[in-house]
Amino acid sequence: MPKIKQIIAREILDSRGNPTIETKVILDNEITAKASVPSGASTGIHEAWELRDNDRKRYGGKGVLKAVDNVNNQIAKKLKGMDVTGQEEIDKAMIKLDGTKNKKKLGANAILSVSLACARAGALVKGIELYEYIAKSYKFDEKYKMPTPSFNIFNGGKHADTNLDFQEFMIIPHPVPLLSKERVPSEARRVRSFAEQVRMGAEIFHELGNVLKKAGFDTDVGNEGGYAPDIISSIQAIELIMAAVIQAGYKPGKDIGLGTDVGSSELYNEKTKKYIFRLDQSNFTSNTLIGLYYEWFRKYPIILIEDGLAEDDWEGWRELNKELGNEILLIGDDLFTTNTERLRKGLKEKAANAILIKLNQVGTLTETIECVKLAQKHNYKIMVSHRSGETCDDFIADLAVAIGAEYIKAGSLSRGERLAKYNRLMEIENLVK
Ligand code: 2PG
Ligand code: MG
Repeated sequence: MPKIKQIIAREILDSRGNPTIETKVILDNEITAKASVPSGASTGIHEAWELRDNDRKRYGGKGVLKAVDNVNNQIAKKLKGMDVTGQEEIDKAMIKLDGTKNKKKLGANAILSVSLACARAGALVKGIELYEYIAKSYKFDEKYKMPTPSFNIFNGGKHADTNLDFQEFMIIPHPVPLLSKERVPSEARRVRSFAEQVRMGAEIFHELGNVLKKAGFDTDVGNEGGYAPDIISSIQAIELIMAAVIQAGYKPGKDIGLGTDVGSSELYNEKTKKYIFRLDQSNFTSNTLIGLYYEWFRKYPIILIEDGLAEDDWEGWRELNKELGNEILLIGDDLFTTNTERLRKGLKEKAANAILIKLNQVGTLTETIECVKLAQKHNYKIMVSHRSGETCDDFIADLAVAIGAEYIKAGSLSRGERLAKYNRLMEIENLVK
């Protein structure tokens, strides 16, 4: 098997114009492969360490030259001569070399860029697609199915310069998951192709632009390509989306479900134990916030809520899951941070029924897969996710198909770094047909 000959990293810019890392792996048979890593804005405190230079003279301290250097020297030296198709060994070697619990020494960004570039090189060596390579390497079922996309068409929170506290409002075609029969008529259960779902999303996205323009709102987009106008209340975002869905010729609840990533860790006041929604001029306890979600669930075709409660509000999560866990997806993002230890706690606490999977929250492909497998073993639904700061790297598209994820969220239907993922998924759909 071809061996790793050289590893070269460099500093590039992500979709927000901030530095990130791109790594190229060169094999002794001259095969090369590259990968770059994304970066979050609403990062959970339990995430693996993103190493930045903190040199105020460069990129406001956000440079990643140390991470680059760690790849080019320490990691490259360690991995040189290793079989590139031994992904688990490669990841384990880097974990060991780092030696810290959260990859603080070498940087999860440095380690992940190598991990993903090696996986790509491995697929090239075997002459198969990346999703096949991941599925084979980690023994997933090779009956590939496409994930359902969740399009973030309304950006708020830390992802946009708007007054909306909710971080994301998403539209989800083909709303099938946990919903009771009354909420999803049987005709909605017909399987739509991924490409069809992308088309629906794009049509609604454009229609939302028309709805906003007509109502005198701004139509510039936020970090993830969704609209980001200042509005009057959180509910107004839902109403505007509903209007766009209908105007695009679709039936809310039948053709399209709604979802939100509340990003509530950012809204939580640790001292007062209150969630503060400035736009709505409201403070909530966990319980009253759960009450609000329940009210919305009765009123609107909401099928998923991500990070409805803060990352360490375990009691709140347990209540929320009791209240709504049989009806909709309750997705833990900051809560779990793609971390098996956190997920184990969540399982014990019966805190949620779904998990967001982000490679850079944990820092290697192998640990990501371990978390996915644990979640799947306990019948959690999986949503693979991008970050708010992205590159055009489309690794997560292949990952979602390889692991049989039910969902993927990669942003809205605008901005190249978001569409790179959806476009790759449409390509994969043709390959797996
Ligand atoms: C999230 C992500 C992606 P960020 O919270 O789910 O939408 O945002 O990358 O800023 O953490
Ligand atoms: Mg989130």
